[in-house]
Amino acid sequence: MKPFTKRARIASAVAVVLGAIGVAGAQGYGGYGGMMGGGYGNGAGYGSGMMGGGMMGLAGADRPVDADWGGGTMSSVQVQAYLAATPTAARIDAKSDTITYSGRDITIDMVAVQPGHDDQTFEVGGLTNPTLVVPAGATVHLNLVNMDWGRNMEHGVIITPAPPPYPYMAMMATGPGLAQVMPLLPWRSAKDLQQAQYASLSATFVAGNAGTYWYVCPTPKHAEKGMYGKLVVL
Ligand SMILES: [Cu+2]
Repeated sequence: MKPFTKRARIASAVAVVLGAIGVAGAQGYGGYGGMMGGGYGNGAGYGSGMMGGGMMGLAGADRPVDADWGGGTMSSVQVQAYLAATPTAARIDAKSDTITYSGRDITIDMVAVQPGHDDQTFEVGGLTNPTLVVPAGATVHLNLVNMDWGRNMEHGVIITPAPPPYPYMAMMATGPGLAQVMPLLPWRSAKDLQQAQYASLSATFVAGNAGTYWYVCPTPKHAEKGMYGKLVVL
């Protein structure tokens, strides 16, 4: 499947250009506020400042995906195609649970809680919470589809240099200087996998500085339960 087809299904939320990952989070937040203020509500929540705004956004967002949530949606058929696509310009090492990307323009197709995998995990290329390795300076297009279902099963992505373990409120550990590249995506619209609509979103950031980072779900309890993985910028 050609990526273009897939991309067209995923709403492009915002271009977050981070000079250095983990430092310029405020830029990303501002972007969401502008793009999504009238939509799902997380944009406004996150936009108003680090902790207070973020938590308000989390607490107030308690509904499944609907047409006007502010991002894209995918059908079951579209999600299956998304899952079946092989990561491009990437070397997958299942043994070490690592995916190494090459090039200056990288696309990471990520899933939040893919059925058949452990609860509260991220999946990429069929691996669970894999270590993602990207070259320094690369532009990274991160796609996320939330396949989870149920109350509080909203998932997003923070990129942070703060290592695990994470507390109930992961953002307490990631603290200031975090970069939120993905707002919370609502859970799928129906328990039935075939009938459900799935929230999807795309964000772009620049892996500016070499180092070890972590991609972490900011929803309370999720990172504490293991919803995170390592991001290595080489
Ligand atoms: Cu989560």
